[in-house]
Order: sequence, then C-alpha cells, then structure tokens
Amino acid sequence: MIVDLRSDTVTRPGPEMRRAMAEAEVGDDVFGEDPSINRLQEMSAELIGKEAALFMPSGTMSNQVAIKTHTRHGDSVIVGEGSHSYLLESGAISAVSGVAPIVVGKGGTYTKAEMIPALIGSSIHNPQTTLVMVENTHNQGGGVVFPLQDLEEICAEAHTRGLKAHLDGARVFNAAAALGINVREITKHFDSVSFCLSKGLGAPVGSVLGGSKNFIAGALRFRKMFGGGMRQAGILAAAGIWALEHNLERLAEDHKQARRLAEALEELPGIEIDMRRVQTNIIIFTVKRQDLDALQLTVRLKESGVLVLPISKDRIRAVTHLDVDSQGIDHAIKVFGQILG
Ligand code: TLP
Repeated sequence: MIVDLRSDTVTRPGPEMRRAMAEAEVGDDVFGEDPSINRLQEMSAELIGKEAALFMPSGTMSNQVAIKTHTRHGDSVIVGEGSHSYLLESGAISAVSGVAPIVVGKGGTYTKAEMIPALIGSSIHNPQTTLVMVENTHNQGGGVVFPLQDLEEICAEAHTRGLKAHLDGARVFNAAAALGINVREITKHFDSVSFCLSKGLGAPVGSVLGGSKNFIAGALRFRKMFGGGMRQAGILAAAGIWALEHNLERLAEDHKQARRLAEALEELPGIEIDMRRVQTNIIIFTVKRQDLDALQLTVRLKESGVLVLPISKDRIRAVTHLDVDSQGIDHAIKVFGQILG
C-alpha cells in the first residue's frame, strides 16, 4: 500500500472526471471560444463573488499575473512570512514583476497592527507599497486559516490607503470549510483572488484568477505575455468544473483525517507538533530525535509505503487529500508507530 502524503497536488483524476474531460466541448480559448473554459470561468466568478475570472495553467501563474497586473516595477508588496508567492515561485515576484516583498508577521498570518509600520509611502527613496497579499490557508504555516477579522482589517486598511489586496487562495475552500462559512465571506475583501483546482479539489491541472472585469482584462494580457494562453484547454477546464461540482463538500473529510493523523503523531517520542495549527489538511511537525533527522525519517517511511515531504532538516509536511482514505491514514499511523514508537 502506498499512502502519498507529500501534497494534495498528487491526486489522480478518477473515471468520472476523466469521462467529463473526454466529452468536453472545446474551442480556441485564445479567441475566447472554448465553451468549457467559459463555463468554468463563469462558475468560478460566481462562486467567489467576482465580476470575472480567468482559467490559468497553475497557481503560480495566477499569483504572478495578479502581482504583475496590480503593481509596477520598483513597487513593494506586503506578504506573510513563508508565503508561496515570494518564497516558492522561483523568484518570479522579483524577476517578473520587479517588486520587493516586505515580509510581515509570524508563521504566515499577520495583523493590521503588524502591517501598518511595514507600509512604505511615497518618498522618492522608497519602493512604494501598492499591494497587500494574504495566503489562506497558509501552506508553510501548516495549513493554518487566516483569522477572518485580521483579514477584514488588513484589506480595509489597504483600501483606505489606496492599495490593492490579493488573496493567494490556492486552498481557500479549505479555509471556508474549516470556518464553516461561504467562501465569499473570505473573498469579498479582496480585489483579486486565485484558487487552485489541482490541489484539494482533485483536478489534474489548473487554477482560477478572479476579480473585476477591468482587472481580468489586464490579467488576460499578462497571461498571454507569460505564455499561458491555451487553446482547446476545455479538456482541462472540464476536470475543474467536475471538481467544483463534486469535491467541495468533501474537504472537511480531509481535515478530519489530518487531525486524526496529527493526534497520533503527537503521542510519538521525538515528534513535536503544534496542534493549534492543525486546522485543515496540512500537518507540519518537527523531528527531535538523536537517531533520525527529517530526511532519514522520510526515507524510512518511504520503505513502508508512506510518502511525506521533508521541508527542512528537522521538519516534515504531510497533507491529506481525496486519494487517501481512512485505511490509508490507519496505515500511516501504524508505520509511524513502528519506526518511532
Ligand atoms: N504549493 C505546492 C508546492 O509548490 C509547495 C504544494 O505542494 O503545496 N499558492 C500556494 C499556497 C501553494 O501551496 C501553491 C502550490 C501555489 C500557490 C502554486 O500552485 P502551482 O503548484 O499550481 O503553481
């Protein structure tokens, strides 16, 4: 048995999703003529409460097109500690948009009080801050949900000062499921929102960027510039539509499985895990053992069919998703126990 907990990106499309892909109506999307893409974009805009949306090949391109559309070279943008947009997108934020990330807060979330002193004004000496970014849920923060009140205050403050706000909502539906609210309660505060179809929702490819019609018109141009203008990609959009129609409701299931695994890990000698941060489908834990570091533990787990992702010398990430069922979690708990118990 293989239990792949490296990421929720590893899911494979099942027979029904594949059928929807095979039967998708397609056209040339660079001409705006792919009916499946158009439908996905309309559905997505409606779901997140925005005027318009754009199908993107990846979450990285969604974030980077958003940054490019909102900023000019030489600006600065506010990001939470460890955010994907500045740390895990190959430096695109600086290389492509030429903006300086200003990191605020701890563990991925931050407050309005932490943001205000970091905002850089209009002196000719400074890289003027024009964009504020929030990642929710936060990947490197261990799937933590950005507190709703902080997010509201941050966006309101940004808007009062004439700044834009972008949400890296790669896993925003996990955040909404964890809070038990409609995702619009989160997305309504932002000028632009990206979410991924290829993570917890289980589609093989794709992300969506939403915003005002005006913003999306600008983003469309940059998507083309970045090489993201796809043609008969309705085959991929059909998987996204299927995912939105079938896989949103079940995200809470992944959260339960993650909690169960985290509770078992917490009991093991030499594993440190902050249970307050186990809120969704991502678990990050520290390995504090004389005999094993994170890399060695990863190798030992793999020998017994459990795949995890070492994210530093002493930290490991495990992510639950729709291809790991309750027996898979039982197996993972057993293997962790055998190696560490
Ligand atoms: N995250 C991936 C890896 O790149 C680390 C993962 O396995 O979790 N925003 C957030 C919050 C993300 O976690 C990711 C992907 C992205 C954006 C980028 O999405 P893709 O991989 O589609 O470019």
